[in-house]
Amino acid sequence: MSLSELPKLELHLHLEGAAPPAFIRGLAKEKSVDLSGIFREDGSYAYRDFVHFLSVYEAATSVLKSPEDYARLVTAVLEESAAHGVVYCETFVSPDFCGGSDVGAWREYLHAMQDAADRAEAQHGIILRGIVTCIRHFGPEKAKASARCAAETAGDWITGFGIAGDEGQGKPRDFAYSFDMAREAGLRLTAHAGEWGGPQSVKDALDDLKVERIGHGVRAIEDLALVDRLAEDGITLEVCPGSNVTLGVYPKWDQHPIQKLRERGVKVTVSTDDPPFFHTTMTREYEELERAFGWGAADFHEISQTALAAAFCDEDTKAKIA
Ligand code: ES4
Ligand code: ZN
Repeated sequence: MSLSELPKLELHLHLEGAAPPAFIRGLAKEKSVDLSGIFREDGSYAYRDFVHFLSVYEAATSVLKSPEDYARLVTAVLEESAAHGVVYCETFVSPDFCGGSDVGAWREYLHAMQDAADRAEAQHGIILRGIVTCIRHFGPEKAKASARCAAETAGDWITGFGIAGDEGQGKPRDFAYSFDMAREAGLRLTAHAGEWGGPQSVKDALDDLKVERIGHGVRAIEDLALVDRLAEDGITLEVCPGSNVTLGVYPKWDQHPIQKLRERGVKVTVSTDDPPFFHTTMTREYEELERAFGWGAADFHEISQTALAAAFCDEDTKAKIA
């Protein structure tokens, strides 16, 4: 079986960040919005560094206006994921981009996304779940509004709560109230940390937000006592190696710590983060892992089992996943 056909689970995918550039260009044209500044001549997204990436991301997202636009986005993203063998996917969705934190509007976006996900499941067999995410650089007040939306809609499809955005701004504890609200609503928790911040950012996410998964978390490797804590506590890392290499967190695939973390007993999974922005796909992640670390069928199987165990869905859903 080729690497593209191998069944895969993806736990860390930003929905708008997965939008194919041609899809965003098409919407911009329909709505007469000039987005030429965010594209290179070859049609890919243009950005200089992570903080600039976040602003290009927000500009691209600005053409996604209605619930119907989001339904079309889900359809486009799941078609692409299914073509790379993804059978189960968790995507970050944000009320900040979908109705501006108004619960009634949020529900409409959510229903449109769920309908599109149901259609994709019927057509391609791919299962999608949503993790409501607050955006760190939008601040704690917006995060509370997002947590309220998440708590109101917690259920079969919205199964988690998380935080993304600029790790350079604020501290995890500023968001503890929102995470407490989400936990009390029965949502599972994850937080971006240890991508731009060092080991302390991972400790803060664990101590202050009490998450069971960490988005990235790779810079924990700089503190072996923390690596041992992650292993002992069974914390799962949503590792996105291609994203890290493209953004310069590590200069080359061979220097990425995913294998070292795994060898020291940390539960690692593999995801793409924002695939067209980082010129990657799940197939490419697997190809590079094969090339850089000699991973083969047994390694990919183990990664999938780790992702299945850490997935934010119920046991009946897990039983359906190949
Ligand atoms: C992110 Cl706010 C946001 N969007 C997309 N990708 C991200 N990575 C970290 N924060
Ligand atoms: Zn991310």
